[in-house]
Amino acid sequence: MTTFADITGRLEKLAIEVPSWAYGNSGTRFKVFGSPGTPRTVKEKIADAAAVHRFTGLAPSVALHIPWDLVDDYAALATYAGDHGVRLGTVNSNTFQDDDYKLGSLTNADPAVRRKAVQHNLDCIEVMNATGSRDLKIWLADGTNYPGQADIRTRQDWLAEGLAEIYAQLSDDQRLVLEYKFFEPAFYHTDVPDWGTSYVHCAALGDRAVVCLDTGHHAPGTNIEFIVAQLVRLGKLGSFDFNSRFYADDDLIVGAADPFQLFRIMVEVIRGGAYDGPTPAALMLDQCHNIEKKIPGQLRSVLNVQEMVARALLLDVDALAQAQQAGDVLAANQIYMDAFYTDVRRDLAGFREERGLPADPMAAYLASGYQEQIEADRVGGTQAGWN
Ligand code: PSV
Ligand code: MN
Ligand code: MN
Repeated sequence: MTTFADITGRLEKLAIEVPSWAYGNSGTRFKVFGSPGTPRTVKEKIADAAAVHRFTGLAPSVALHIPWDLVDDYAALATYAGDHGVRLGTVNSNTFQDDDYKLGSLTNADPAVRRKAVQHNLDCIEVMNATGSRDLKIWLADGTNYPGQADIRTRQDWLAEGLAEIYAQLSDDQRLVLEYKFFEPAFYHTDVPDWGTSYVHCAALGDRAVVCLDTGHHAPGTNIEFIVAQLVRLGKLGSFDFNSRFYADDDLIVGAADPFQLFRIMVEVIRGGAYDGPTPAALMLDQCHNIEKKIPGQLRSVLNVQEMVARALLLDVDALAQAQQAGDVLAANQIYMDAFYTDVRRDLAGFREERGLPADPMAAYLASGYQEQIEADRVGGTQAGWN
């Protein structure tokens, strides 16, 4: 049997990247609600992300989104982040907000628009070079709304060409991470709709092209842990965008809709060596907090991930393998469920205290005065952009 004491060394390795856009105001197409204390600058977003790390020890890096996080000097921004105890992580390119991209970006029939989209990604690589970031994450809103609207096959060729040009500009220690999404904003077809399409492009590009799995980007009922197992097996699971969804791409707090799914996903990540093996998958959040306060929303999110990672690490893999080998269906399932049902909350509180962190980071944050301070100091926050 595996006990909590057995897993603390592995639990210490947990690092979750938070998105800069989680700290800005966001909403739906119906309404973006403003919230007091919302960051007005990129630096303020980073300061808030640093607060999440300070209270949890779980979030040492912040992802940027370009051009939402436009600054003149990215090296200086990296220094600022370092001074606040975090570093700049994944750079997310954005080719979905200009009018030019109405009919697609890397897959647009107009070569000038495709060039512009490639160039934007090359500019993002320049940002990465200045920040020391490893990953360029590409999510495309490209797709069509009507059968016959575009040549869906040729668009794959244009996509491959554009990605190859971007990939060629990466340094040896940088990666291209290609995210898929089964629909939205396009409703008939999407150019990178599923893990298979992302995998096909990444495989053609080379070793440093890997798939990003956003947990919100699947049809209801999809067995996401199977996709995880397959991508890890193929050495192509580059990163996660964690969030929860009930219907569409809601970007709700990870672990809120289905903690058991998060547990199952983490079991496969750990099983495949993508948690603390030689090539771990990057664990990122991709969330917005439309109605709840941003920093507590992020605190809850990273703590939810920590809780499910702990439970997944507790899985008695030897006993499970024996039961599986013996074909003992119910014993195998019970071993699996025992890990999931283990209440680790007290152990985690002790684990934090032993490391100089608050036992209850949510309560400690609320008592800290940080929220009141930013609400008093900041007036007129920026909009994060939708996601
Ligand atoms: C849109 O669905 C999206 O949420 C993608 O998941 C990206 O990762 C994110 O926006 C930021 O571009
Ligand atoms: Mn995402
Ligand atoms: Mn999304």
